[in-house]
Amino acid sequence: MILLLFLIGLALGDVTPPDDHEVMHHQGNCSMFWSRFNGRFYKYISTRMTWADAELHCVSEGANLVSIHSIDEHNFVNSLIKTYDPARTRTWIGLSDVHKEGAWLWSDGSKVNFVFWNTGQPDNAGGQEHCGHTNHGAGFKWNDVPCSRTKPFVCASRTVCS
Ligand SMILES: [Ca+2]
Ligand SMILES: [Ca+2]
Repeated sequence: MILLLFLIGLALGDVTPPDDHEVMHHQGNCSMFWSRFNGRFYKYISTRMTWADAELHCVSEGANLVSIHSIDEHNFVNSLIKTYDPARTRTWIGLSDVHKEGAWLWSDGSKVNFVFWNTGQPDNAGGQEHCGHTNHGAGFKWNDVPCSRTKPFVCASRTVCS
């Protein structure tokens, strides 16, 4: 009898697969926190962290610090930050030359095919600046600073909501 009920349960489960419902629910929640742009998902995190802790936080959410590949994407990221932070505080992006001075790499492994440094940057001031942030200067462009500074940040992922 117990086995029969179990089999009926399995049969009912086939009629209304619980997984589909779960996926829909997940996507609904996801879009509340992640903004979509050109097939990727972006999330602003206001908690100030070092660059490495920011990257680790993004990884814990299935993402990386944001990589930026066009002026349109830069403008999207800056406007996302402005939405949550009207003061437009300096905010980490996923760019660093911590492994080799002057060899800038995105933490998500994508190719550096666009940069938007502020005039005179990156300057590696004091020989200590190996991590990149946006919202620098009047043009809200990019600058390099010590990675141990704490800043809010933006995560991005191609897959987190798909
Ligand atoms: Ca550097
Ligand atoms: Ca600098």
